[in-house]
Amino acid sequence: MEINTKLAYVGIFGKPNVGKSTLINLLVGEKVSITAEKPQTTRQRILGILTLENRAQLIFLDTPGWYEPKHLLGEYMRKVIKDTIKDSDVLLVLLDSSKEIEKEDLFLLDIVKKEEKPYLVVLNKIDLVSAGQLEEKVKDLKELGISEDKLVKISALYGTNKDKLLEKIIEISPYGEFLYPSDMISDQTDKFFISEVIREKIIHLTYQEVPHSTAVYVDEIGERKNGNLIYIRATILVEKPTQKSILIGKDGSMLKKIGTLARMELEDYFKKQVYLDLWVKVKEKWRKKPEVLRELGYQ
Ligand SMILES: Nc1nc2c(ncn2[C@@H]2O[C@H](COP(=O)(O)OP(=O)(O)OP(=O)(O)O)[C@@H](O)[C@H]2O)c(=O)[nH]1
Ligand SMILES: [Mg+2]
Repeated sequence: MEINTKLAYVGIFGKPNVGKSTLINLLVGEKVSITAEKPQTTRQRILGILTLENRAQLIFLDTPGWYEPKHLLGEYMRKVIKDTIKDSDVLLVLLDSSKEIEKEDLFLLDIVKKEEKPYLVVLNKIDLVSAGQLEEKVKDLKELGISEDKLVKISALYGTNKDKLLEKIIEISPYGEFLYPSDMISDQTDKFFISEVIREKIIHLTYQEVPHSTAVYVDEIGERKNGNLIYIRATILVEKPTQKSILIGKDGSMLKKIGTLARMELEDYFKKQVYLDLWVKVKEKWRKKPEVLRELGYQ
C-alpha cells in the first residue's frame, strides 16, 4: 500500500538564546521546553510532537545551544546536539535576526550542510528588526550559499509565519507512517517536566553563574488528601555555599518566590493542588562529576 503521510524527526539547532525552545513550543502548541532570556537554558534533547491527521507527524527535537564546552556538562550538551543531528530527518538551523552572524552560526551551518539532509535556515526574532535589516541578513546568507528557498523568516514569540514554516518542513519531509499516537505531544516524564519548570523559575530569578550552576532533582511525587493534592519534594543542587544563600534569600524569600511560581505552573499542568517542598544542597563542581551528571540524567 502506498503511504501518503509524512513523518520526520525535525532537529532544531542554533546558538544559545536564539529561540529554539520558544519555537518548539509554538510548533507543538504546548509548553514542552522551558525558555529564558538567559543563554544555555536547555540542557537535554526535548521531544515535542505535532500530528496533522492524515497528513504529517513531525517529531521536533529541541537541543541545547551550540557553545564552547567548559565542563563535562557542556560536553554532554554538545554530544546531545551531534547525536540529534544524526537522528534527524530534517534539520532546522535557527538564527537570531537581531544579531550578527557569528562563527558558531557558521560552524553549525557547515555541519548541517555536510549532512546532506533536507534543511531550512530559520531567521527568528524578525519582530526586533526593520525590513531593511532583515534584507541585509538575507543577502549575507545568500553570500554564504543559503538560497532564499531554504530561508524562512519568523517570530517564534509572536507566531509570525508559523504556518509558512510548517508547510516548508512538511514539503521536505520524507513519507512514512505515524510512529506516535496522535494525541501524544511529548515523551517526557512528569518528574523531568517538574524539575525543568523549577529550573526555569530559578533561571528567571537569578543572575550570573547561579542559573548555570543549578540543577534540580525531584525526590518524590506523591498523592495526599485522597488524591486531591500532589506532594512534590525536590532538591536544588548548586556548586557553592554562596549560591545556596542566594537561592534561599533573606529569610527564605527567594526560595519562596521560586516555589510559588513553579507551584502555580505545576497546578496548571496537573489541574490539581500542588504542595512543593524545595530544598537546596551544595554539591561542589557537580558539573564536572560524571556520577552526579548521571544521577541527574545528563548522560
Ligand atoms: N523578541 C523576540 N524574542 C524571542 C523570540 N523567540 C524567542 N525569543 C526570546 O528569546 C529568549 C530565548 O528564547 P529560548 O527559546 O529560551 O532560546 P533557546 O534557543 O532555546 O536558548 P538555549 O536553550 O539557551 O539554547 C527568550 O527570552 C524568548 O522569549 C522572537 O521571535 N522574538
Ligand atoms: Mg532552549
